[in-house]
Amino acid sequence: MAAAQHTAYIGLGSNLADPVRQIEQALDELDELPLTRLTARSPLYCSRPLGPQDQPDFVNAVAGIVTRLSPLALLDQLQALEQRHRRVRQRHWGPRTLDLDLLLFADRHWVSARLTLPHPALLERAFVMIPLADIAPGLVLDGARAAQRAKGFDGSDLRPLTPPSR
Ligand code: A4P
Ligand code: MG
Repeated sequence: MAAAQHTAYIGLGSNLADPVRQIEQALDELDELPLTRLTARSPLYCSRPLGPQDQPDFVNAVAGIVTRLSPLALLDQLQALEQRHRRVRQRHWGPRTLDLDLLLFADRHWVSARLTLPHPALLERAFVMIPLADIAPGLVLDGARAAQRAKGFDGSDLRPLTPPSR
């Protein structure tokens, strides 16, 4: 029997080596992952770095996918994709060519050394919540819709780079 299909959301971030290209390419690559299809891509946003300030601004976006992979198999695929973008982990919250965070996997709650679901910082970050609300405004997170939560950020730190595409 085929594995069940689930909806998941991925946060993408890049601030090195042509970030817009890194993110656009990663969105295409998400669509090519095994047993996985890209269903939504948010506009791209530019944001000031959270954490160390001596690094370039970030480009951020959120993707919606449907997948028959398990959460850990999907995380493996996301980390392999980061590696293909020649990501070098130098320091926590430091600059990176590509960061892929698994934000939500269906309504799964999961806490392990490798994976926490939902992503622990999901609700706190404008560069995650605003693009997530662009593609899934009605998604209910801890009792409030994504669109409502996104309105809670002043958004002045987030600059849209492209009009909504798909
Ligand atoms: N891990 C656990 N849960 C998850 C999950 N839901 N999704 C583990 C992805 N990974 C998860 O991540 C460290 C470990 O987290 C992984 O081994 C994985 O098994 P990492 O990507 O290696 O390290 P990191 O990204 O440096 O650390 P962290 O804590 O994940 O940082 P974040 O939360 O990704 O933040 N500022 C702006 N403006 N935009 C950004 O995108 N990103 C960061 C990084 C900092 N500042 C930023 C941005
Ligand atoms: Mg990360």
